Order: sequence, then structure tokens, then C-alpha cells
Amino acid sequence: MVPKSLVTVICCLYSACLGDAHYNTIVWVNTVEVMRHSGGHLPFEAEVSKYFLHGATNRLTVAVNNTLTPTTLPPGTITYQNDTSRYPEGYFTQNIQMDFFNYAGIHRPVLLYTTPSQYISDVTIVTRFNETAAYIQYNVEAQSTSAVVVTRVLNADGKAVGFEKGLSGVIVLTSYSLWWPYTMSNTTYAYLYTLELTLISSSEGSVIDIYRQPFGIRTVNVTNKQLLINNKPFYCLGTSHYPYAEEIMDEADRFGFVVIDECPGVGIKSNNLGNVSLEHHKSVMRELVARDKNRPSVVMWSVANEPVSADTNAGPYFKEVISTTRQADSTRLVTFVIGPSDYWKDQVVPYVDIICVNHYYAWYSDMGHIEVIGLQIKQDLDMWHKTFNKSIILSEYGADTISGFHSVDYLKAHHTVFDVLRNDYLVGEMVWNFADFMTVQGVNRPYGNHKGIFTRQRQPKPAAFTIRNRYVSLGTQH
Ligand code: GCB
Repeated sequence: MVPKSLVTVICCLYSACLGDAHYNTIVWVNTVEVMRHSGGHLPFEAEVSKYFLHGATNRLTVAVNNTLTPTTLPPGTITYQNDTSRYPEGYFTQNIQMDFFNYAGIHRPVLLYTTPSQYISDVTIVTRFNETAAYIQYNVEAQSTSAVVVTRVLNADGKAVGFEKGLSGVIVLTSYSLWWPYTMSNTTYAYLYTLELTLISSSEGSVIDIYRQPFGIRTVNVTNKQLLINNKPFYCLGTSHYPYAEEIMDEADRFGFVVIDECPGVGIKSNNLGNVSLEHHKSVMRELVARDKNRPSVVMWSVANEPVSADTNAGPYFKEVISTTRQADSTRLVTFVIGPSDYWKDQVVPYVDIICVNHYYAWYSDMGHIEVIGLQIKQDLDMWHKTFNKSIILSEYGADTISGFHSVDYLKAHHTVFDVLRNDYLVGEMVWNFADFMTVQGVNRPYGNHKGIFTRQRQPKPAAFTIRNRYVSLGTQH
């Protein structure tokens, strides 16, 4: 990243980083254990310099166990079958409350990288703006006792447009471009700046380390009827759930896709609401925020998908998870996705900024009766809104379809009612799902979940064209 001649590398530190290994992981360098991590979908790393053999071949060994327990995210249980007249000896099954396949292993890139012995280890960037200026507040963490940090803001052409010195500060830009979400009619979207941090030795004046962090200037807010990005109403379209790879998140920043960043906590049941789960859940949220806190694409954190939010223990449990998330980042909204709950008994919605709710009317209930969709969605969402007076995103709707068979009328019945509600409190609609995907075996999961508007091989189904037409027509209205 940095031309060598610019950097005085006195000596290097080596770090090993795994982008995601599912679920419990132990990592060795040669024969020495260097780190352990619990949880899939998120990166973890350790400085491994002293275990490296210089001038020799080194071996990185990773052991992964994907067993899900009541305290993992997502949770699962093991059932042992001791009746040897019906099951082979030592037989057990894993019951997982999730419907994506529980793949084990290393899912994302493994990186070995070096830093100078004194280096910039982290930065947090928060932006705001008014009619006259944009304010870029930054806080640097540097592994150094004596060096100073020089900060420059580079615009998208690489030109320096702002300067500051010190581990923290606010850089004011009187002329600036905002990071806007992509819309069909908007040609200036996803404007990215770079915060360039240079660590300089205070005794010698030489450059020790340089770190470049892309960021965008944008704000996010919510009212009881609107989601506001840069103070303008924004309507969410897309599909959602679970932390994506960092490469995809980079694309979202660059292309102007808006992301609800969700932890992998799907299907939390009553027996998963204990203290061990809570502490783990809180640390997963901290890891998610640490990974994505500088991304303009991320406007909201979601702490869970379809937990038992009507359970009385869910109130205190999620209150704490949500408040931990807000402590880690107070600049974005926090939500969770409602599944098995009702507006009159939900314990968690009082703590969130925006209501996300999944609905499968005419699919999991009243199967095939698409004439009830409009009535039932309106009745239910009206009541959530009336009870909590918060904006709502319909975070999942859809039907399983075999490629070539239509679910178009089913989707259109939803769009008709969405068009009524988006003039009121509805601030987003998300079809489930982008593409078919593998799940555990189940009577309603014939070789996976077929709610994709694309097949697993990414061929469009008729639904993909319906969704495209809708997104194009809504996109041009922004
Ligand atoms: C849901 C879940 C999602 C499932 C979907 C379905 O509510 O959030 O993970 O895939 O339903 O197809 O049943």
C-alpha cells in the first residue's frame, strides 16, 4: 500500500487475520497456539511475530468446529439418541434453529500482513454537516508512545482538502460532497473521501506508518414515519440478513448500496436468553461494529433476526444487547427483525429505533390465497405502527418458486399494499431472497430454500423481472 521509500521500517510485526471461520476456531503458527475465536461471519486476528521462523517455511494450522449450542449465534442443540434399538450406538443429531446450511470451515480470506513495530491500529470517523460546512471527527489509536499523527482528507481525485494534527480532531470542509445512496436518477452517489493518517517519529521526523481509511460524509436519522439519509427520506429496497464479507461491504460503500448490518443471531429461543449467551451476543455486536463502523453504506445495526421477542426475558436481554451496540456506535440506528411475535406482547420493540417485520401471508398462512395479502399486511403493520409510533420496514416477504413457475402475482399483491403504506409509515420493502440457498433438510425445504428471485446458479426467475421493474419505477421517483 505504501511505497517502501516513504516508510522507515525499523522492524516488522506479523499478524494473521481470518476473515471468518465457523464457529469455534483455534489457530496455531507452527506448533504454537496463537488465538481462539468463537463465532462465524466476522474477522479475528492476532499478532504472531514471535512465533514466525525467519528464512524458513512456516505453517498456519486452523482447527474449526461448527457445533452450535444454546449459547452460540445462531443457537443450536444436540440431541443424543440412546435407544440403540432405533438408532446406531453413539448417535446424535444437531437441531439448529436456522435455515441456512451450517457450513463449517474457513469461509473468507486468510491474510498474513505486516506492520511497522509502531503503527496505527484503528481509527473511528464520524461525520456531520450543515448548510455551510461538513465536520469530520476522527479518533486514532496508535501503538506508539512518542510519535505524532498527521491527518489529511483526500477527495475522490486524491487531492488533499483538509488537514489536522493529533490523535483526535475535527476537520472542517466548507466545500464538500455527500455520500448518497444509489438511485436511478441520481448521478452523484457514493462519494468517498479518504482519511490519510501518517505516524511520524517525533524525534527523527521520519514516517513510521501510513493508514488510509475511506469514508463518506452522510447522516442517518429516523422519525415516526421516515428514514432520513442526509435529511432526505429514503425508502429501502433489497434483501437482507447476516454479516456479509468485507469485500461485499466495500462494494456497498463504493456503489451506494445501503446496508442494515446484522449479526448472525437468527432464531433465538427462550432457552438461549441466559447470561453466557448475552455476553457472547454483546461481544459479537462489538466485533460487528468494530469491523464496519467507518462504512457510509451501513446505516443501521440489527441485533437479531426473528428472536422470541415476546418472551418476558427477551426484554432485559435485548435491552442490554441494544445498549451495548449503541455504546459501540451512537451514530447509527439499531433494530432487530420481528418473527414470532405480536404487537400486543412484544418486549423488544420499545428499545429499537425502527421496526423491521417479516411477513409471509398467503405462504406460511392461508397458503395460496393472495387476495388476503393486502388486508393482512395493512392490518398488522398499522397495529405495530399505532402501538409503537415508529417507522416500519417490511424486512422479508416472498414465496418459494421453482424456476419457470411464477410467483409474480404473489409479489404484485404485496406491492399494491406497499404503495399505500409507503405514503404513511412504511420506509422499506425487502423481498426474500436474492437467490435460492442451501438449508438443513426439512419438509418445506426441498433441497434448500427456493425463495430466491434468482436460482442458486444465479439464473433469473420471472420474479427477478417483476422486482427489477418495481425497483426501477421506485428508483426513478427518488
Ligand atoms: C424467515 C427467516 C429467513 C428464512 C425465511 C423463510 O423469516 O428470516 O431466514 O429463510 O423466513 O424462507 O422461511
